[in-house]
Amino acid sequence: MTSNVVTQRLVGGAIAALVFALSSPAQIRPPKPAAPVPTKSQLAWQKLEYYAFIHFGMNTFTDHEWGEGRAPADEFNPTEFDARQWVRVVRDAGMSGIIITAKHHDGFCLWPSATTEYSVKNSKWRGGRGDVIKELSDACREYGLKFGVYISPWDRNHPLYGTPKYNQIYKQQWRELLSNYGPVFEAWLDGASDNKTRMVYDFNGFFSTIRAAQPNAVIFSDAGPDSRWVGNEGGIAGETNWSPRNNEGSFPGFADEKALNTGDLNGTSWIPAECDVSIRPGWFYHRTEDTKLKSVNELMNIYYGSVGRNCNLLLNIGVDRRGLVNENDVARLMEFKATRERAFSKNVAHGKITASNTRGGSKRFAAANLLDGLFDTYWAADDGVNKASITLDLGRETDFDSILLQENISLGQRVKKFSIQAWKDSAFALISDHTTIGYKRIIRFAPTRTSKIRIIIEDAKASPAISTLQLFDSGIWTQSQQ
Ligand code: FUL
Repeated sequence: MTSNVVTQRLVGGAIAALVFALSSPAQIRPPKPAAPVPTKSQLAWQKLEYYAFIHFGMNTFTDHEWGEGRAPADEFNPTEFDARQWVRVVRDAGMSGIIITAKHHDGFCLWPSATTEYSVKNSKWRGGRGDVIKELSDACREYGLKFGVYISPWDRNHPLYGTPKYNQIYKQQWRELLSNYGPVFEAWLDGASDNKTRMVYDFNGFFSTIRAAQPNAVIFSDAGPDSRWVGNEGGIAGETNWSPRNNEGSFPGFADEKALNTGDLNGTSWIPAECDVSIRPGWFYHRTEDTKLKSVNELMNIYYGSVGRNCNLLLNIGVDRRGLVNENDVARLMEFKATRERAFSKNVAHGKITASNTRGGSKRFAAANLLDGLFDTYWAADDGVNKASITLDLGRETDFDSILLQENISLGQRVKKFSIQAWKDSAFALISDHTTIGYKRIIRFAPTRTSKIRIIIEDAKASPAISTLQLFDSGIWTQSQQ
């Protein structure tokens, strides 16, 4: 072969490679993340969506919400304690895990802590040899549920509370819980106090203690660092809800409730919100509240207001004095689950889907990805294209009353403003307009019959990257109007 032929072949090969590179979908780069973005643990946590809070402790036996830490330890005495029953109920209710009040404000520990005498070890229960945390964490593992713990910083029993030494006690309590009971998915720090005792908390020390013991646990408090309080105990996030948050100067117990409810458009830290709310008026079990459980309708409104607004839902159950999830709560949880299943059982989003712009014209980022039921595949627009529309031609008149959208948040939360339109009398007409999407957004509207639906992304922080579009005929709109 002459050197000329070799050169020609090399050039030819290079051109072919270039043409291939330009036309091959694999070569079109994904959008750059728009900071901040979730950590691996935060992303896994977000996918848990709905899990249980369990309030159980001395208050269960004294009928209090905020015990003062004076009730004798032996008043804690559940007669039929069965952590596996709790876990079965939670699992059957469609929840993904449990966070237990290992220590509430009264200071009573549900595990035999070395830091205090005020615990199960001095109770009558199991002759002082019981350990609620052990039985519950074992049961969660057995049934494949996530296990999390709440320890109140405020401690109305511990003699050192109010002194700097208490910070060491509190850290030790976290070390005990995070070292002896297997993986913990969430560490929950409460912000309440009576403002009477001046206690200077070492919050940064608490967070680093938790991080060192369980690096994958998501740390929750009013101020993060990994997940934030939503600013109310009603379970409802803002219609606008950013996971990014400007967190400087915030710490547990000093909450800007309005800002927590909506997050910050230009927030520099990824701190998604969690909605904590109780199925009953109180957090702990009170027999007088057996008839006061939230209705399924109220729970559905909470679901749409939390999971449907880019939040995780932490629904509380107060385990009763027997040490069981009460029959009233079991029944309501199952009704709630059945209603959710009905609402989301039939996704009618099928047909021909197109976008006004597709990243690099590539199949890898095509609008069809919105319909494939997978979070990791997504439709994306070209860089700099922050306004775009997606049109779904359903092929025939179709009934629905709600839409579910998901952004691919591993690239950051991007959409600032969007609207939903339906084809009506040979033109698109507005159904409703909104602001953020985030990990999951579910919007209800009046029952609609149409053959085409269009989502217009009107503004975004960076070119949109959207994973999911589903449509449901839930029947919930009508129900919530009754
Ligand atoms: C609050 C506490 O004071 C309540 O008793 C309850 O534990 C709730 C989840 O957090 O701050």
